[in-house]
Amino acid sequence: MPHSDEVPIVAIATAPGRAGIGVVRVSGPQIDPVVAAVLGPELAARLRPRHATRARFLDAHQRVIDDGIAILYRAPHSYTGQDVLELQGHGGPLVLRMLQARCLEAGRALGARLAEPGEFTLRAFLNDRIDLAQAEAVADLIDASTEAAARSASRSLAGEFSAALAQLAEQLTQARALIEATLDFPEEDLEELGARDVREQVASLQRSVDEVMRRARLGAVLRDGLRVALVGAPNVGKSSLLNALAGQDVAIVTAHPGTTRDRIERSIDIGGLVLNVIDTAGLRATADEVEQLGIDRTLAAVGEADIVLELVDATAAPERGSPLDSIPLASIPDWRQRIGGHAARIVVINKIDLSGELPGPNAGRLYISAKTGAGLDSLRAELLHRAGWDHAPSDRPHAGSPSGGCRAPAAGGATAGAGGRRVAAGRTRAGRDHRTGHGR
Ligand SMILES: Nc1nc2c(ncn2[C@@H]2O[C@H](COP(=O)(O)OP(=O)(O)OP(=O)(O)O)[C@@H](O)[C@H]2O)c(=O)[nH]1
Ligand SMILES: [Mg+2]
Repeated sequence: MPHSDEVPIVAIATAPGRAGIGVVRVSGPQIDPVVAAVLGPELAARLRPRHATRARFLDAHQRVIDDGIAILYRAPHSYTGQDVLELQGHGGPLVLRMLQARCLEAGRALGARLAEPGEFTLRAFLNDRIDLAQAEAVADLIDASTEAAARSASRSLAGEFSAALAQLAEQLTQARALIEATLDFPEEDLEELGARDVREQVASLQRSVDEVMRRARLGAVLRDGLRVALVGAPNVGKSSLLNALAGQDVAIVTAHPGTTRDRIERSIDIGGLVLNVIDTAGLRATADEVEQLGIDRTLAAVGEADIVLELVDATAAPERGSPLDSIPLASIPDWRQRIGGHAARIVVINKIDLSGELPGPNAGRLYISAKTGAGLDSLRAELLHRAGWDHAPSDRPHAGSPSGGCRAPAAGGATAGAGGRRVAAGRTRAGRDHRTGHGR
C-alpha cells in the first residue's frame, strides 16, 4: 500500500485493554476540520498549540463521547512534523474506538484513514524529525523487555548511535581527502608524510568501525536476548541446569537417561540480559522413535543458538576436546555437521559435588554443580562476557564481573556471528508484535 503523508491518519495510540487513560492521535498536513468537528468550532478556535485543554469530544450529533484533554501540535513542532491532535480520554476500548471512528468520519473529506503500524514514526522519519536509527529505537524501546534494553534503545532514540555513525562518515571523508591530496601532490616528502597519515587514519577508522559494530551487536543482543542451547548426552544434568538458572522447576528431572524428549525453552533475565535457554533431549543412539525426534529437535536448537553449552558429567568427563565427540550417534550420520555452525561453545562440567572439583573456570572449561549451585555465578558471568556485556555502557545494572580464565578461542565469536545475524534480521522487523504499533 502506498504511504501518502498527504492525508490525515488516525489511530488509538495506547495499548489495547482497559486503562485509566487512552489516547487517540491524528496527524496530517491539514487537520483543522477534524479538530473543529470533534471539539466544536468554538473550543477549536481557542486551542493553543502544545497546551493541554479540557474538552468534550463530540459525535456527529453533538453528543458527548467522552470528556478529556485535547492537545494540538502545529507543524513542524510535533512528533510527526505535521499538525497533530492528541485526544486523551478514558481508556476503555469501546470509548476509544468510538473516538477513533469519529475522527475518521470527521476527516473523511480530507481522505483520513487508519494509521498503519509505525506510520506516525514513519512520518516523523520522512519529515526529518528523527533519522532511521532513531525510528528503529522507538520500536526497540516499546518492545524492550529489560531495563538495560530500554536504556540502550533510549540512548539510540536520543541520537547517540546516529551521532557515532555521523562521526564515522566524517572520519571517512577526511581519510578520503587525505588520500586524494597525496595522489595530487606526489612530491616525495609529501608522499612519505601522507602515506603515514593515511595509514594512521585508516587504522583509527577501523577501530571506530569495530566499536560501532560492537555496540550494534550488543544492542541486538539486548533487544532479542541471547539464545543458549543446553546440549549433551542423556543424564548429564541439562534440565537440572535449566531449572537452576530459571530458579524454578521448568523441566522434569529424573535419574533415567532420556527424560527430556521435547525442547523446552525459557526466558531468563540475568543482570538485565535476557537469555533464551533451550533444554534439549540428550544425544545418544536410540531406536525409540519419539526420542529420535527429540534428538532431531536438539540438533535444530543448536543450529539456532548463539551459545551452546556442552554439558558433561564430571564423573565421566573426557580429559580434553568436546564432550560431544564421545557421543555415538550413528543413527544420524550428519549430526556433527549440523551442530558445526557459528555458535560459540562453552564446555560445562556438571556434578562437581560428586567429583570434588573446584567450581568456576579452569583450562577452558567451566565447572559447576546444577544441584548445589556452585559455579553458576561464573557461568552467568561468562555468558554476559560472551554477549559483550562487560563493555556495556556504564549505566547498565550491575551484573557482576566475569571471572575470566575460561576464554575459549571462540570468545566473542558468539555474538559476532549471532549479533550480525540479528542486526540484519532486526532490519526487517518481520514477525514483530504490532499490537500497540498503530500509535507509534
Ligand atoms: N549430584 C548431582 N546430581 C545431579 C546434578 N545435576 C543433575 N543431577 C542428577 O542427574 C540426573 C539427571 O539430571 P537431568 O537434569 O534430568 O539430566 P538431563 O541431562 O536433562 O537428562 P536427559 O533429559 O535424560 O537428557 C538427575 O538424577 C539429577 O538429579 C548435579 O550437579 N549433581
Ligand atoms: Mg533433561
